[in-house]
Amino acid sequence: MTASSATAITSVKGRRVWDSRGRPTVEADVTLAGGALGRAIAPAGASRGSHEAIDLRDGGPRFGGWDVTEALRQINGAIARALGGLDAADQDAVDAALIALDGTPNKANLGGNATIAVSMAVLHAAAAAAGKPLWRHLWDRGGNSGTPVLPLPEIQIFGGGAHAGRRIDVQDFMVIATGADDYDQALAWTAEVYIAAGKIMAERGLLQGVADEGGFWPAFDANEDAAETLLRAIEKAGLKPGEQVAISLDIAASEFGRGGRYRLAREDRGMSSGELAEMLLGWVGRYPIVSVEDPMAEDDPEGFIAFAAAAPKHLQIVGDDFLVTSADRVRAAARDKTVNCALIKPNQAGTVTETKAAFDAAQAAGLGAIVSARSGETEDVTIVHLAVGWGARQLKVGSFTRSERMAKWNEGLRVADALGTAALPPKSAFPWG
Ligand code: 2PG
Ligand code: MG
Repeated sequence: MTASSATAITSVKGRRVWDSRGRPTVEADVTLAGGALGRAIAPAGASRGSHEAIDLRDGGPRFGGWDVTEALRQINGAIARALGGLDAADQDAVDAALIALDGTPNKANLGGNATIAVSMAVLHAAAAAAGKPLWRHLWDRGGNSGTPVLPLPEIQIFGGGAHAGRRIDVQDFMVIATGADDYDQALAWTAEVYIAAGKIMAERGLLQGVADEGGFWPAFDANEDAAETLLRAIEKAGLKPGEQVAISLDIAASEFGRGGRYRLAREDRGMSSGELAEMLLGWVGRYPIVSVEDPMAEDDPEGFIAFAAAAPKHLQIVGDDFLVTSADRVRAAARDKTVNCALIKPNQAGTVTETKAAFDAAQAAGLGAIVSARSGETEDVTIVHLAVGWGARQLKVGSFTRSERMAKWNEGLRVADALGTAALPPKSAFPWG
């Protein structure tokens, strides 16, 4: 059997599995002629950009409308037929076939959940056929030399917004261990902060359980109280705020803003995008905040431009719902100076190739790129391999609890062992460095 026929796709199979919110999701198995198997599971967002690839759900009464029988029907029918015989080692051709079969700009026919599970499974199968861990397969295929580094973790401590019954308006209060010497230390410091935050919350009677991504679901009365408490938690953990561990926010402003108007329900407060920018930049001045994601709603590019123009140079401004892992949107953002970093979520794009194109567009434009999980996750650890294999500098996975999150952080530790180093990117690689 020749090398190329060994990587011919012989079967594509979809099955229903369950995610961290107890909702159905799509798993794909791809088998190659040489016997290699690739498997991947689609994640699911809750705070979604309106231009993301469609997460195809059945609707109706079953499982709250979240069932995926139609997406699975596409995998086991049309997708399996279209991909049969294609070379799994040619990811571009496989993804082009998926895109052509779907025929819409947003995977509305096949479902972005169906296409991303299959696309990632094909990638896994190709790596398995090459006898390499996925990160190594990607690194080698990218024509890289030297040793990859681990991505700097961005880890949630408090969850709000759509992930916590909108108990607070801001979605993610996170930490970035900006002063960590390596990946191990970044995780260890974050663990200390998470524990310290839990103690403070318990003492203040503010604990209401955990939010969707494993962060504390807090009963704060004001959004800024979460930033203040996070600062206290870093100190209580014995770490130096801003020097060793900094704060990072995902405002997810599309969830509470439209047409340049915003409404903080928790504080019963309406505001213009200018006032929102002023409030957020006030926090940036008062707290050791190094990164702010989606400070404005997806339909408010002028708000982004004004925010970016007024922000201090050290601030990382991240586009998530605003850029939806689209290479075109990333290029437009670089041109318009709306953000200086793109969040990269495979299921927003719907195929590995389109995800990589958005990542490459960010790199080419001099923007940062953070590979990211979704709020609905599983044991699938593909994103860790994408981050390492593509040379992404940052990784966002949610909090530091629950196995759908820890599976990813722990996979990074295994990659570090295989590399023989847990080195992070140089501090000068970041806006705050
Ligand atoms: C985000 C993600 C993860 P979701 O907004 O960045 O925090 O949430 O997957 O719900 O879009
Ligand atoms: Mg986000």
